[in-house]
Amino acid sequence: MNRYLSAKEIYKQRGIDTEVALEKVKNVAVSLHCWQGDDVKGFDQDGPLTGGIQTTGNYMGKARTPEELIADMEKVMSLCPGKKKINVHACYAVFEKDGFVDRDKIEPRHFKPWVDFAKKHGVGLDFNPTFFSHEKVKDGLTLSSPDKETRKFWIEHGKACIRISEYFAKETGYPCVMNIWTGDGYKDIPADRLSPRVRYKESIEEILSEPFDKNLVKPCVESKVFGIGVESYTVGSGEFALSFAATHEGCLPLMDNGHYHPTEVVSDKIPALLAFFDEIALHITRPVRWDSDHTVLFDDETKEIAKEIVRNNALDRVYMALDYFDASINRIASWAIGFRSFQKALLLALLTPNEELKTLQNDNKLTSLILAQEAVKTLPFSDVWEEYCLREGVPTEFELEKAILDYERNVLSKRI
Ligand code: RNT
Ligand code: ZN
Repeated sequence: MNRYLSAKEIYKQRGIDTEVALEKVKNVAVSLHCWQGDDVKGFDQDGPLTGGIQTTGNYMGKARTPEELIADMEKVMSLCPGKKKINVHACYAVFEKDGFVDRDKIEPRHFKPWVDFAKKHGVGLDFNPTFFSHEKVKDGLTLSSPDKETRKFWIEHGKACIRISEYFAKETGYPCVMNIWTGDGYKDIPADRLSPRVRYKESIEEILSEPFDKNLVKPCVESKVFGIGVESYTVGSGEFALSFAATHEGCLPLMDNGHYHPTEVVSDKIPALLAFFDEIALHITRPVRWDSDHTVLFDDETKEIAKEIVRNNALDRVYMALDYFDASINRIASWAIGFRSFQKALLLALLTPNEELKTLQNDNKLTSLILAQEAVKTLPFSDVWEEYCLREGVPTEFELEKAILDYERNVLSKRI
């Protein structure tokens, strides 16, 4: 018997309709980050990556131009099932010859290639102002800098990004999530923890004073516990970002699961925030001991994050985006493994008898609950996943390596 049909029968006995799960999972948009393809370098500057983040590794074949980066993303999209969005950082502006402008002056037209790319695939775009890797980051600070000129430059950048985000939404027909993250902070014990946060708050307020349609642009504030070189204090801490979003209409909190203390989990924070916010946003990554941005895997916390979104019927309330950068392995592989892992997590969550499990909890049948939760783990998920890949016309698990190595041989290895 066909393995999918057999799995379908087994799930049916558990009260789960695999067809419903397959129909749902393919329509959940997950944002694919452009910055995995070139180690967060961008096209607007030639300096090092700053802001307390770091790519490690020097695998061959990184994208050097907009054409190469878009070609690589296209390859990744062809390897992954499901609906995509494309996540662009402001440093990926594309300038015509001699057409360079600084970040406070960028305009929608500098992102037209990204719009063309999105339209070609019928997908939406998300956007991020880039508050790092730039000479105007003064003493490690941007929006919270004590220097007025510095703050002004970065506020203008943020406003320009709102205009670009609105342009993205209008062009693609999908709302654009615009995420504000800065690496502002101090390596060692600060003498004043409040003033930088007050300046940060006022700067973000100024950015958001730029007029925009709240249905089209979804501004977010992303928190962080610490970064490399900013170990003692980050201005945009968890409490800061959450309080800002809670007190500013139309602003969403964004949680990156690499940005908390190692025993804290974002899966538990999702339902806490859903109790208060209509919409929230996520950066999905894999911290290993710290915010190391390892390739996302089909691991326990990734599964748990997807479960919290699915079982709380929040697929349309949570904006999901990948955010990691691994330069130590084939970058296309890293990208595809991460996207596919989150697709697996979503499908698995949709194939879980969530209502039945909730009832066991409510009835305090906790022995039955733990037994059922363990039993669910050995249902024939892989057969449904393979079916999903086949229906979406993408490689199945054991076909993936060949597709990646072919691209490495034919395209990446020629980039020398
Ligand atoms: C950094 C944040 C931030 C960046 C991207 C490139 O720790 O997670 O989201 O990774 O903006
Ligand atoms: Zn992030």
